[in-house]
Amino acid sequence: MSSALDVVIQGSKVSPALKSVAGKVLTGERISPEEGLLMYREGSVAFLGMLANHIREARHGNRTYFNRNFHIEPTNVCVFSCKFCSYSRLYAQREEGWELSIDQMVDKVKEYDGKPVTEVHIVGGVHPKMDIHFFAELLRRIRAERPDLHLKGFTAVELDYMFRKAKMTRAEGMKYLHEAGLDSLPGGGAEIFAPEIRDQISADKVDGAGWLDIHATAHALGMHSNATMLYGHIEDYNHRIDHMEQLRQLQDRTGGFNTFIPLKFRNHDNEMSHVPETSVIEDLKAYAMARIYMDNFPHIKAYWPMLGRQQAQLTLSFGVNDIDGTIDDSTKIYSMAGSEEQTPSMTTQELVTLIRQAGRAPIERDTLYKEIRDYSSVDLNNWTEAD
Ligand code: V47
Ligand code: SF4
Repeated sequence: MSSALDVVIQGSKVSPALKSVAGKVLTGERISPEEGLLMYREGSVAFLGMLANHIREARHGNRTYFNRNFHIEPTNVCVFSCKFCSYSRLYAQREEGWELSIDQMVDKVKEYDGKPVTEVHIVGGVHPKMDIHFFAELLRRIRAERPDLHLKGFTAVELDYMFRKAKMTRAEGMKYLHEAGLDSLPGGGAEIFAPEIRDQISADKVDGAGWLDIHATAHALGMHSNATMLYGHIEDYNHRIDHMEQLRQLQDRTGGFNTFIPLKFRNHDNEMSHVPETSVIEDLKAYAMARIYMDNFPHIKAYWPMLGRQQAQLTLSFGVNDIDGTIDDSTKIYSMAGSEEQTPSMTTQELVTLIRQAGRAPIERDTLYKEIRDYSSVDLNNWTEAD
């Protein structure tokens, strides 16, 4: 056990049970769901933060990852009706919606010609007319345009709908898209797996078992993926631990997840606007618990467009070692849900400065966490975005 921290823990005014679980965390021993729940219930933000930061620094030191990416959102029309979603428009209300053609999306990719972006993240609503062949064609066209870009796309929710509509098994559908150019999956659509919560907030889309199976299918093909958890609405700590436990078990089997991303529920302009948002203290506890519990996930990410820049900085002392990327797009999912970030786009300089201000070392990575550049001592005054 790390001695200085152990002295602090032994001297702190917490229960012997909490001290004992903290001791396990410090020696790198896995904690059980019951122990996770105890930590969530009894641990203060400072106590959990201290442990999470210890794990983060033992694994990554000061290194904090970001990438240069952009988003494409093919449509916000969605056949589903998640109550927390401020973004989707029903097919019948398309006047408020958008639907991009393949040419329009390829034009978007062309805007990045010659720019050193490494990833495009494709995510949107579930449109009844955009089927698996439409998206396979989109992937092939982007691949032909920019063979160097990593194509990360489609939540398990979008994939489940595409596969069912095409009457393909999950394995057939995934292979088809992988061969068309899909490299990895983002982590969206996971929400909370427990049926008693999922049925209340997003009853009509793929269930927790289906979400996990789709990610397992991708992992079996050698593809990587991320996982999210939508927290801070009607769930309780039990549901969060159950959610993280199911992800941890799948990761034990496949090793295919890169990053775990807790997503803070935002309550603007959706059917759950009456549910208050969590405090910054609860947010920091959620990140710290993610780092403590998800011992087999290499990275914990704070998605800055949703949290806001300053709170994203704060999470870097509570277990987080990744803050996504430049994003650079009209990404609407969070601005429509009430996030402070109405224009989710940061230059590389801004991201690097944000990480440096938090006392961390900014490292540009690719999607699979290969390090591209250490910006710790780059002189930003003599640097341009093309470097
Ligand atoms: O699944 C929707 C969430 C997710 C709201 O893998 C909301 O790198 C909060 O998963 N309040 C999609 N959250 C976004 C996503 C994502 C984003 C960035 C990076 C990655 C990655 C994944 O957004 C949805 C849902 O959980 N969401 N509405 C809301 N009102
Ligand atoms: Fe559709 Fe996704 Fe919004 Fe649910 S969260 S309504 S699946 S766009």
